[in-house]
Amino acid sequence: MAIEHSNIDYSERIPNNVDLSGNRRLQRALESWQPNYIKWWQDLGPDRSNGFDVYLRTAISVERDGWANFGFVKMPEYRWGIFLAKPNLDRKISFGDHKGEPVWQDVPGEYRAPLRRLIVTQGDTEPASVEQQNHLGATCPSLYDLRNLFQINVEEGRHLWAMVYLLHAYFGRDGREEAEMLLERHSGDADKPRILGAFNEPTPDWLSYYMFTYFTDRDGKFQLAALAESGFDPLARTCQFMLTEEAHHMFVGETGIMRVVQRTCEVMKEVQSEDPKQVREGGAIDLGTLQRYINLHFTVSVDLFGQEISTNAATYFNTGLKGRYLESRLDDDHRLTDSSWPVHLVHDGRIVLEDRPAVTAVNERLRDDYIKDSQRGIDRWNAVLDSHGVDFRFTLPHRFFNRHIGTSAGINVTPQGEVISESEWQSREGGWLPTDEDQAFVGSLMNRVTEPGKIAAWIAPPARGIDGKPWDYEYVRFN
Ligand code: BYC
Repeated sequence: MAIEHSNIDYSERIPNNVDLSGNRRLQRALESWQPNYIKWWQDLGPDRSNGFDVYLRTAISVERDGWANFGFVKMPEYRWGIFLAKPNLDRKISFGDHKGEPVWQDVPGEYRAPLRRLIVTQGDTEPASVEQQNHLGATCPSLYDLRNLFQINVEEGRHLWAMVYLLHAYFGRDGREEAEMLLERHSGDADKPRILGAFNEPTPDWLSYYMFTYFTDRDGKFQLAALAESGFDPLARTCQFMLTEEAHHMFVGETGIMRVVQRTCEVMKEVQSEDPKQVREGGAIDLGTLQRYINLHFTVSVDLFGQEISTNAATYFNTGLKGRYLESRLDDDHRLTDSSWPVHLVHDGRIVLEDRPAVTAVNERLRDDYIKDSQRGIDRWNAVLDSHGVDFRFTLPHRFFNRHIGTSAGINVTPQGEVISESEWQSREGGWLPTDEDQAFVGSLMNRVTEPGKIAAWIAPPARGIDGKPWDYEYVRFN
């Protein structure tokens, strides 16, 4: 096993804490992938951001005090590297058929294909999100928001590095080919799309971006947490460190939407009306439109958990490759041989909850955890409405609403969970999902604001800035 440190060696071409220089072959392979990555970043990363000095955090160690080290970094000279959480030498596999055995430092031959598939699927989402967001700098509502966008983009780039390291280090030639493919598939590309649905959807405006970072990055939190339980220790440790960075992405989404709601409430007071037309004329996004965006982004993200009943998921669990959320804290046998889990299914046109063997329902269980966690932001946004004396309340739609993956993919379900006909869906869809007109209106608000202390009219400033700096600090210097 390589010598590993918590401190990251920045004197190397690829900063790392995995003693890369001790494995020349691997180092050379990754160094030959690096220029392709930089080219991809130049072509499909944040538009026209070259030369900007951006106040970014860069990890200098994986210790608690080392991973959020702030300073001005010239884009695109960010030092992307390979950082794994510190090893726990006594760690045992905590679930599935191998429960209690020491974790693997190498890939077990018989699990090579499913493990590679998981790593590739995870890796594919990271550059996809950068591609989806690459044009947003042109319409940033403030310098603070522009900085957060770039922070998230560089960290998604680093998360790609994390998966590419695993592919190169543990999967030989196949792994190197998969690493190339991660730069060849592109979000929304008709011939070579990204693997998962949500990562081929456009992120056309900043409201969609906040929704994406709230709802879709939260899928990242749950999937990474499940992979952080893996019996394949390098994957577990990579994901543990990725999770520390992920929290900020969801914070950007949650507070971003909160600031939009805040501004909408202020404008409703100014125009003395909750009428969407008047709110829009006042320059804010009406609450109905916000709810329709919530509905869309929640459902696209809920699809990312896969089928309710999944043999793939059962295999990942039984083989010890992917666990459940906070697996080691769950109070059961961690093998799921005789247990069941309640699963939503459709029978005779009605939605029912039925027990199914728990091992086949681990995707659904992770989705349950995700939905519970998603509700917390809804409650916070509702608290903003409440504090302004507004009666409207945001809700999460039913988990079967607008689904394209799983049991309800072929049927029409209202946000309240009622199964309806195709013609009824057609006539009511516009009340539930963003219409072309909603999107055109939101698009019309998007104007670039880059003067320190200034902010677009449709969103309130944040309560505080980054790293103890005031919110109106000059986070991006254009030179
Ligand atoms: N779109 O048995 P099933 C993040 C496919 S986000 C298209 O249910 P399984 C991030 C599925 O691949 C986290 N296809 O599948 C966020 C399978 O295809 P194959 C990403 C889909 O394998 C923001 C087939 O349907 N990480 O990090 O149990 C910014 C059968 O389905 C979809 C992961 O996802 C879909 N929505 O579950 C940046 C973790 N859903 O294999 C980053 C790794 C399912 O038969 N991935 N399919 O050809 C996994 O654990 C699993 O692949 C899934 C699917 C949970 C996604």
